[in-house]
Amino acid sequence: MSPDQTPAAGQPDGARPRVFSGIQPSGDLHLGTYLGALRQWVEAQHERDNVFCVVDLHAITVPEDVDPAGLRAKSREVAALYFAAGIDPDDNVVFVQSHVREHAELTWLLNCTTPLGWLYRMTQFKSKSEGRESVSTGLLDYPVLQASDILLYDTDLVPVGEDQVQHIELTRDIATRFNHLFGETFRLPKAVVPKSGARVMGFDDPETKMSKSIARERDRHAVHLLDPESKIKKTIMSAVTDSEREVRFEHASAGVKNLLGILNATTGETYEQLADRFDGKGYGDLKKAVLEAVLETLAPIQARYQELASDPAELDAILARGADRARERAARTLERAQRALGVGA
Ligand code: ATP
Ligand code: LTN
Repeated sequence: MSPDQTPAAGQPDGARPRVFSGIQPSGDLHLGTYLGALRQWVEAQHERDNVFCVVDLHAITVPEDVDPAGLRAKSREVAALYFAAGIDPDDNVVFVQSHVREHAELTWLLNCTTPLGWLYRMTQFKSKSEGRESVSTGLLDYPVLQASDILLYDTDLVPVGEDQVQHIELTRDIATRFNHLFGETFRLPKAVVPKSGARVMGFDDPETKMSKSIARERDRHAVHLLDPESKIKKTIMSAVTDSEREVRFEHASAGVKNLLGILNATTGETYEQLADRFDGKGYGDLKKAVLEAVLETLAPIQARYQELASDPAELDAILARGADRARERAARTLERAQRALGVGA
């Protein structure tokens, strides 16, 4: 069934598509988070009706890694980075997930209609549980909470990096099954992945997706949005390439492809233009160009972040307003789901 056949799809013609997306406050945001997610939120913000969330409940699924005092500060930092990257707080709903109880409440309802086998198949669960002696129920249930996030806002589009597409497809399956069992309740969302920067790889290991959790252990893995210039320089100039001397475009190694992909995503230059620019040049030149493009991308974000960080009361006020607006919309959808199941006051 297509999204606009559900009864929840009551959007008048010409209304802006509804968007939901989120980032976990589980570490420092990096270039991958920016190019894969944040930047596409900013670029399309005025054409869409957006809800952007700091998904702190998703950041507690590995209890060994939770630092309670630090988590609250991290949630604020991530929200400030949304605004520093260019999200307009007047035109978008921005809030912290745990401030709107409806997310946890809908998760329970969806837990009861989601087959366990669907969750065991998720590649993120497989990779995050690998090698651990024991994992929390929350780690397995993580995608059901994510489905609740999305479905609560009658979302049409979910702008994410490539690694999240499987979770958005699962969200559609969860919604379809609920609608089938208890009547049309949820609108079906679609993932939107950017044309460039959808999968930025680690600088120290270009076979692996740049990730917050890996970056916690490996200093040269990622460029973080708030890193100082000297650290960014060290990371990019020591990026893994291959043993050739000149930039190879035919059969380029994973490391070179990653650097070219970052240049393409940050400067907008096509691969043909890049081939001309680096014809006969060495990897040092390629890395310098990446460094320059990344510094140029991050400088305005870092400057705006410093301004926002100097007024935490204002940031808290914006997030409280965001939570109020989100709650109003989420409560309506939750009630619809409760009614369908025969629960709720
Ligand atoms: P963790 O490493 O802790 O699992 P993560 O970095 O994979 O975290 P989030 O920070 O919550 O996960 O991801 C936020 C958004 O950024 C998602 O839309 C995700 O797809 C996108 N994203 C994360 N890493 C990358 C990457 N390396 N390349 C492109 N997009 C990414
Ligand atoms: N699982 C996502 C974060 C996330 C999310 C969402 C993304 C939680 N809820 C809803 C889009 C929509 C991740 O990137 N690790």
